Amino acid sequence: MPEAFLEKYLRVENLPTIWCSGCGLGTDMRSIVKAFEQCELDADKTVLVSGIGCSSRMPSYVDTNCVHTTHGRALAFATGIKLARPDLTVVVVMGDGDASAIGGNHLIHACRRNLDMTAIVLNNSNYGMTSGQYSPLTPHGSIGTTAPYGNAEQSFDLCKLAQACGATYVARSTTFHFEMITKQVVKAIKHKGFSFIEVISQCPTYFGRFNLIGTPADMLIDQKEHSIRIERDDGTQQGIVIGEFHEDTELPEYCEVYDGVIAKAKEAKAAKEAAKAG
Ligand SMILES: Cc1ncc(C[n+]2csc(CCOP(=O)(O)OP(=O)(O)O)c2C)c(N)n1
Ligand code: SF4
Repeated sequence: MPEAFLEKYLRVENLPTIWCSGCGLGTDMRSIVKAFEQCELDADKTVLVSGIGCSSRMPSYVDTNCVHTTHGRALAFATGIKLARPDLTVVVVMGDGDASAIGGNHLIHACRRNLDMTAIVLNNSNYGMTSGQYSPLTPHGSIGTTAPYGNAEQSFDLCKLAQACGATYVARSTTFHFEMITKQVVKAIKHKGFSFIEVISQCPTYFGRFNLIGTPADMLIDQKEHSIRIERDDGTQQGIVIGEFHEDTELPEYCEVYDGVIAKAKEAKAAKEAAKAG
C-alpha cells in the first residue's frame, strides 16, 4: 500500500515506472512529490514540465498538470506557461544533457529573468535515454559510449552557472541525500523567483556499468563518500559540494516586473488617445 502522499500526487495506475532497477530517478521523484505534499500544493494548480530523456519521463507518473515537451526546451515551455498563468506553481525537471547542452541557452536566460518557477536538473552524468553518451556534465576521463577511452572534455559546475546568470535560489543534493532533496524543493517552491536545484543521481545501467562503479548501492555509497556539505567545504577537498549555495529575496520576480511594464504601456496608450481626442 503506497503512502498517502504518493497516492495523492502519483498516477499509481501507471506504476511501476520504466526506469531500470536501481536507477536514482524513482527516489528523486518520491522526494520531489514529498515536497509537493509538504507545500500542500493543489495538483490542479501545479504544472510539472519536462523535456525528453529518462528523467523527463517523470510527468507520466506525477498526477498534477503535466507537459512532456521537446528535448532541451522544457524551460521555454515553462516560461510560456508561467507568463500566461502566473497563479500556477511551475516545476521543471530536466536531464543533465537536456539542461546543459541543447537547453543550455534556455537555462541561462531563464535564470536571468527570475521567473517564479523551480528548475530541477537530475544529473546522472550522461545521456541515459540514448544509451550513455557523454554530456557536458560527465566528469573528465569518464567512459561513455561516445568516449570509450575517457571523456576528453572538462565538465562544469551548473550551480555556479545558474547563480552567475541570476537564479535567486540555488542548491544541490544527491539521491543518497533524499531528504535533502525534499527540503530544497520545498524551499524552492516557496521561494518567489527562479530556483535552481541539481540532484546528482545514479544511472547504473550506463554510467555505473561503463565506469565499473559496481552495484546501484555502490553508486549511492559513492555519492555519500564524495559529498561535501557546503558548511564543511574549505575549497581544498575534491568532491560534490551539496547544500544551499545562494538565496536572494530582494530581486523582483519577472511576472511582477512585466505587469508593471504592461501597466505603463496602457497608461502611455491612454495618454496618447486623450491627447489625440483633444
Ligand atoms: C532535438 C532532439 N535532439 C536529440 C534527441 C535525442 N535524445 C532523446 S533523449 C536524449 C538524451 C537525454 O539525456 P539527458 O537529458 O541527460 O537525460 P537522461 O536520459 O539522462 O535523464 C537525446 C539526445 C531528441 N529527442 N530531440
Ligand atoms: S538508463 Fe540510466 S537513467 Fe535511464 S532509467 Fe536506466 S538507470 Fe535510469
